[in-house]
Amino acid sequence: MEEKKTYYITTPIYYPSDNLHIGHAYTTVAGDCIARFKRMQGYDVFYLTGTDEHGQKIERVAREKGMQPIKYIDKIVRNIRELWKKMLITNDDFIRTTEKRHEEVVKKIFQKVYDQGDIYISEYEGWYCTPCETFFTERQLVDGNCPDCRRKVEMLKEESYFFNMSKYARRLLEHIDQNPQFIQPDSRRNEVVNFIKSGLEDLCVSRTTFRWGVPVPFNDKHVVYVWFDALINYLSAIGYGSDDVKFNKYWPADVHLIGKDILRFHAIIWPTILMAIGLPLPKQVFGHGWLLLEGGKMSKSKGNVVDPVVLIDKYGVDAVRYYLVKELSFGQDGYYSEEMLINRINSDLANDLGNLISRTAGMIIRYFGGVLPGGGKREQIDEDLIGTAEQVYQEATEKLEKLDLSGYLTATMKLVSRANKYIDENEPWLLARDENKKNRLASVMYNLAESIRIVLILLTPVMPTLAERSNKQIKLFADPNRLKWSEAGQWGLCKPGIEVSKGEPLFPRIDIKNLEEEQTGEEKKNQKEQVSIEEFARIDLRVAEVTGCEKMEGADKLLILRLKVGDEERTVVSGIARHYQPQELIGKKVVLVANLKPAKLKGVLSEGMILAASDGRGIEVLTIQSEIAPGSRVS
Ligand code: ME8
Repeated sequence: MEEKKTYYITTPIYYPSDNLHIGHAYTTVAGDCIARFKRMQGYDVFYLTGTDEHGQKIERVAREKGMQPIKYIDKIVRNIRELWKKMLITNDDFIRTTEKRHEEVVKKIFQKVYDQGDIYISEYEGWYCTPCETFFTERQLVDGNCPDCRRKVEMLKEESYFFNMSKYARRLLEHIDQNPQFIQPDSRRNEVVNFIKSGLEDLCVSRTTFRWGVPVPFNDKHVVYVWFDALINYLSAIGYGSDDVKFNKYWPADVHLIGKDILRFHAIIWPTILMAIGLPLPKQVFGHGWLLLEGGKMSKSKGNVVDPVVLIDKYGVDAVRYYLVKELSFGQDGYYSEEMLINRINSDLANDLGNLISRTAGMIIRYFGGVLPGGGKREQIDEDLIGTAEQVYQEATEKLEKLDLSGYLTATMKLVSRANKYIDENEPWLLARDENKKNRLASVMYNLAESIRIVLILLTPVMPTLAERSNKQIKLFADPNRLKWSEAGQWGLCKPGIEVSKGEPLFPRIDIKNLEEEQTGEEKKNQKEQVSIEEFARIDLRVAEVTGCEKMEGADKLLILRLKVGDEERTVVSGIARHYQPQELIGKKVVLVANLKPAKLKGVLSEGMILAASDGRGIEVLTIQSEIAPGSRVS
């Protein structure tokens, strides 16, 4: 049996210093899209992601929280794994640099490079940027600050090991010159070449001023520099030194997908380490642009990070993935705003794609009793549609091969527009009035279903649940989870007789007004008008004991609570089901707004409201810890 072609793709391993934002999610979704595409093409894909857990930055953050680094990281890593699950990321492994399988490889490689004389001990004196975990020389600083993030740098003077990187500079330049695919997009290559030409210095690869790292195997006063440690994940995860079969199967990597911020580490430091240990270089390092906010970069300190979990809960995973992939044009930066996200969903997904599917389904139900008819004689207009489908397939494939993801979506959406236009040109509603045109009407329906089948296959890498959801309306696929890419390149695979039924809209239109209201509501919340003490006293706040609690059926946000307030029993419906399990609340004493007008929520009468604090991400119900009796007043 012929062996399957392999494809090894990686994301950067993220710092678990905090929860990830949609910028990080971009890289992982883009990588997932490529991995899924390659699997659909029949490749044996290995898609790797993970976390970069050592270094001073992580140690400091954990210390600030008063926690052991590993305790702190474990929690964040759990959230990261959850996030990838939620975003339907199909990574084949998740490597953590604190795992033994990784640390052993780092030690082995450090020792090997040392033994062959490419690592030597000396003294380091220079500037260090902790957030970037990078050393700089005096001349590299910009106004005395880090040239990358512009934050303050620290002067370090310590005994250190150095990696003889300069020795490999010429070979690296030759490699870049002879392999134009090595650094992509093209525009990024010059930046790297100029940097190398301006003179590579040897790299400081150990530190002695903190302990949170892999100890240097022959001198445990030192820990290995976090980038030297981190880059090696691409080898350790596929069994370097422990599983030769697996390692030889996947190495060299086909692509390291990264953000442009870490290009130099991947296009200079990493290849020179690989040269030193005698391994072939990855075939490609692809540096994509940044996802920016109107005010610039997303950062925790600016307080402007966007949490992907919130967006997925609001708009669905397919739509968020589509938006991210579409937004960053090939190698360029892109902008994020919730308004742009909504506009994109409404125009591309609700209007164009969703409508195409629901209109077609509606007509097959109306004109053919919900059974897809067969196609008939082709007219010029049909040839035209088929021609577009073929072209779109070619173009989408080429763009994906080049990792031009937004280009791939633009190409694919051309077929959606063409098919919508095909409906208008053929005016099926007029054909339906004339019994003699029944065959033509049948052809039109068949051609539409075929176009949809092709579009759905092409969109599966980016919107993995789409084919399955759309199958509920037009059952185009026997198994929507096993689609083959090449089937989008063939016209006529769809079998007449397929069942069609009315379904939920795939992408409901989002009312932008809701967002505006939410935002002005948010502003109002921050600057509420003042109230007098008398006005405040009109609100009757009481301690209430939770005596029972259950999830409301058919409403994933709501819990039904039974409360004891003095001698009285109350039922309250509360929108906290995503944050609390019912049993967590039973027995707790909470604060009830007792004189709130009762209101029916999903058919259940809610007699009041319980107080909870929220920062937009988490929610905490206010509780009373002491013996104060249920029914007592809160003021
Ligand atoms: O650099 N837009 O980890 P990191 C697009 N641990 N992509 C963004 C982004 C944005 N606004 N913000 C982050 C590290 N990214 C190292 C990597 S690899 C051996 C070690 C993406 O948590 C982008 O791909 O700072 C960037 O390179 C990556 O997240 C860095 O994540």
